[in-house]
Amino acid sequence: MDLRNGLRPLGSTPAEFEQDLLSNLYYRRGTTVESASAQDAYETLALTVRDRLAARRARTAAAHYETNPRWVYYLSAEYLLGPQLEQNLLYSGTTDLAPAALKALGFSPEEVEALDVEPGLGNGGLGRLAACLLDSLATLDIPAVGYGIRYDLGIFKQDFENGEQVEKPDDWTFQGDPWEFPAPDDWQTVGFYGYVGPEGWVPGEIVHGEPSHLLVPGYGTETVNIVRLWRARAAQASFDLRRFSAGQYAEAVQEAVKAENISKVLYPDDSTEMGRELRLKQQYFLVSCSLRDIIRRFRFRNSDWSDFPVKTVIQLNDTHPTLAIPELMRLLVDEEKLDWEQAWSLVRQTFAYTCHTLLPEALETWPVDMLGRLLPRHLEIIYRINAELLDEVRATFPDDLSRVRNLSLIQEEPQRRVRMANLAVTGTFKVNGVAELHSQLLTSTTFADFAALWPDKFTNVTNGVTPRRFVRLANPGLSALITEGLGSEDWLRDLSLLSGLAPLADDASFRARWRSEKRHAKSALGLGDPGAMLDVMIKRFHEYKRQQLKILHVITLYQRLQSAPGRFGVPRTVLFGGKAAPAYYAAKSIIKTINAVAAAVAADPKSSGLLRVVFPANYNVTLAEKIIPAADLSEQISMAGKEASGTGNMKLALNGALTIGTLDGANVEIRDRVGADNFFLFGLDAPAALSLRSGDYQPRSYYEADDELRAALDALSNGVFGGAGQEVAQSLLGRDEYLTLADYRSYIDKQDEVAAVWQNQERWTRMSILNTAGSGFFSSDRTVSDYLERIWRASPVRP
Ligand code: TH1
Repeated sequence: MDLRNGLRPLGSTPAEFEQDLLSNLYYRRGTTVESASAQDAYETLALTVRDRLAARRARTAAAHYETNPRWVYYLSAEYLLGPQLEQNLLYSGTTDLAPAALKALGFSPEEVEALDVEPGLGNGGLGRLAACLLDSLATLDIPAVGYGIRYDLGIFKQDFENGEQVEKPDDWTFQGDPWEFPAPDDWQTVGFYGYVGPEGWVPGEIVHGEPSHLLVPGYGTETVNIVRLWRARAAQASFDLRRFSAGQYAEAVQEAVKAENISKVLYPDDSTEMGRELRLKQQYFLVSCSLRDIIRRFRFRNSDWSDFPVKTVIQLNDTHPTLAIPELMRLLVDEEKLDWEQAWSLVRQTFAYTCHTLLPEALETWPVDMLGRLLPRHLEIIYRINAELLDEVRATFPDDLSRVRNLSLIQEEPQRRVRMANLAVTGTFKVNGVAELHSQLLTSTTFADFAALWPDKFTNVTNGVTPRRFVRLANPGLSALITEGLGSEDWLRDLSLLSGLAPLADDASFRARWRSEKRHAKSALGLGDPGAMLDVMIKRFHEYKRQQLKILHVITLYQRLQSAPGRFGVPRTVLFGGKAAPAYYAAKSIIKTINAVAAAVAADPKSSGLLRVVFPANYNVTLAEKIIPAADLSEQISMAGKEASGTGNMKLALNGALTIGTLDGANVEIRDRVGADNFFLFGLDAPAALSLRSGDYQPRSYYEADDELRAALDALSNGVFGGAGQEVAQSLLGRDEYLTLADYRSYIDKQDEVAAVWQNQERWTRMSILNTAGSGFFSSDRTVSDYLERIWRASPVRP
């Protein structure tokens, strides 16, 4: 079906593309080639490319309407979408047309493409996973919508001053956003505060949610889905007209400004809780707007509430959108007048919950007082859900007070708080962890009592990453070689085909070309000698991830250069990338220490050609796409039992980096698939770490027993790398919460083995190819297939 209503189709020849570009420059941007700036050219190119996806979007929407399918709705407070231009060029088949047309019109394609700003609407892995899942949902033709918040300010921009992280606001739409479709007519109303009277909840504050959407095209298919982002706008009523006419203009708009603060800024905390009321408001704002939108869409083709869970599954990305559970209860009971039992049954058939962590400090709880003030009716609903839950617990486990205490939605001590994870488990039909080990630990520790109550509720869906962005776009050279090796491009839609590369690991000429692609990617990064091993640790800064262990290794290498050059090993460039939460003091000390070590290493002529430490500021998706193809060694060295999954580990292995890692998160599955011989394993496993941690752990005993460890820590303690280094040493010699010293020797010895293998480049390359060949499982297409089979049960609809 052609839905263009007689409109001419957009052309696919260079001349036609150039004409469209010119026409958009003239009519939509309002300028001419003669006077256009690079920004004009960029915005115009974006519109021209976006237009090419519009017909596919129209056909997708029509097919969805026609079919009245089951929908997957993904609710997430974060989306880390990455730059849009390169992706939309690839997905619209204009990768070659666009630069040619720009050149023909006298613009520099490089200059124009550099103006594409990535929407940094997420912190790290959780937000990037959401973006990968949307990509795969579209690629698999699943009717799906992602819902999120359109923060005015994304994740802060990181800069270094005297080696210290400083944060700058990320005003990502300063120049506008050409990829966005505003839909102000689809606004929703959200209430806050107020009281519950005989007539129900009477909110004391009203805010509007205004949506816009971005296109989410599938790769190699017609489907174009959307991600819908809400922005807070003052309701008309919040302009104080009396003051306005009294000339108190600023006072009159104050309320409006307050309302719009809700979507002002992304909270920059990854895997730690930030218990601020504005954050809770953001969460309810997302949930309330999205549920009303979902219901509106349900009503296009359905009228019977009992069909709601048949046509709808709503995935909660961690606990951040968990208020959707009491909110849907409120809508069904208070507004739709369903009885409680029927509403509760519908709710529990509709929602599913993904848990992304094991860290106790990342499990969200909200003070009962705060929640009750902001959302009085929701607190009542939560209390009733809790009463019924605890009845069930007492019926299943009579006289078991400790279970009642653990399972309750309300924590009593030291302060009454609502446990969002318990609410999420109670109000959903499936709960999944994000890697095998993580899901096992969830049911044996965090959610053990829930797993005893509802064993069938728990499942695993191992994370994945999109090979389109993280192989094809990030690494075009290697992608072309893979396509040649496999004889087709089909691997981009079926990543398990990568296993076909394994035999080529034994082919010396293929190995030479593989190595040469790695070197090209390294040269493109511009870090000097592409013959040096590029050793990368790119991820958020968190003590459990143990950047401090990596820096101890660097210090040891540096000290060997001084006193035992024979033990040094091979030339290395060590690259760090990542941000620390602005209020996370210990993580910021580690950043400062790395920069001080980097400076000391750079200043010492003995390091020349052997050791280099680089730490580019502001690690983000754009930078990741440059670093990952160049990496030789991937550092995945968290304390076992702490990293839920990791996804950078997958991106690096897919691009032929070898992993040095602990048995944590998805590392376990990566090692299983690429083969133990092709993975550098070290350190305590999760049970050993747990037992050491819960016993009488003495970090000092490791310090005393190991000369190299002592020398490295002494250098830190003595201030060789500044005051921040002293703080890092103090924390390691004090509590060493994450067992860094316990794993040091095993890590160093394994790094020496890494260096020995590097000296045999043929062997290294063989292992590198086998890493790529073994990593096909880690496609987010496979992840989505698992979600479909185990949780979502939705079917493709092809436009
Ligand atoms: C991360 C996990 O730390 C990581 O292991 C996992 O691969 C990723 O999620 C995707 O599943 C998390 N990010 C956050 C962010 C917040 C709260 C909890 C987590 S867990 C804000």
